[in-house]
Amino acid sequence: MSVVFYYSPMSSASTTHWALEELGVPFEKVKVDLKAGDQNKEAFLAVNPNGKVPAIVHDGVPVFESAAIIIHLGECFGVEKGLFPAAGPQRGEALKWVVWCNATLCEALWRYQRNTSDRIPAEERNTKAAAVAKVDVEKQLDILETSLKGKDYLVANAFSLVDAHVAGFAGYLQMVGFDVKQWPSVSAWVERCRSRPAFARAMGA
Ligand SMILES: N[C@@H](CCC(=O)N[C@@H](CS)C(=O)NCC(=O)O)C(=O)O
Repeated sequence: MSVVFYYSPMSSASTTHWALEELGVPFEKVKVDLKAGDQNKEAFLAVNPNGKVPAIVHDGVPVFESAAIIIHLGECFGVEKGLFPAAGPQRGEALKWVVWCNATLCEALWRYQRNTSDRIPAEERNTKAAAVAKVDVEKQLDILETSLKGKDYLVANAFSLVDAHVAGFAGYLQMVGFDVKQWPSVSAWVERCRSRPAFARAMGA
């Protein structure tokens, strides 16, 4: 079995890295230097034609999109380790949160960033669109807050790769200017998840 992991530090690849560390499966790391433009070179485009990290190659088969990767790793290696639910209603719950994270929470988050970040040319940014995106992100955090109230983890109240994935992105919100402390259950859960040794190993990359 071989897993090659393409990453860049402090990026969407961090949740994949965290999951790989939780699973304890052997993997080879390949750093993609985004500043140097490695993501647009032929070698990496053959792995992910979108030119984005994360990506993995599992036994010769490329898989890109962080949500797909987490689900794939969970199905292949997580079930037997108690880190991903077996097929059944709780698997549905796991998929719900992973897809919600990327398709809904991150969609609003990227929209917010596109309209606020200094790295985007000023003429491509729109103040009103940023305000709308901010409200959309906050609405999703309200949903997460309600779902986590009185619970330690998202699925079956046991830590799973789903928590690593969603907490990875929720923690990132702080970096782009959202005060996650305003959502106390979310904030406590992010800290709980980040206190795991696998998170520290992934961040030390
Ligand atoms: N939808 C993708 C988004 C991945 C993504 O946006 N990756 C960024 C790093 S956070 C990237 O590789 N950017 C390089 C570029 O756009 O040139 C996923 O979830 O995997």
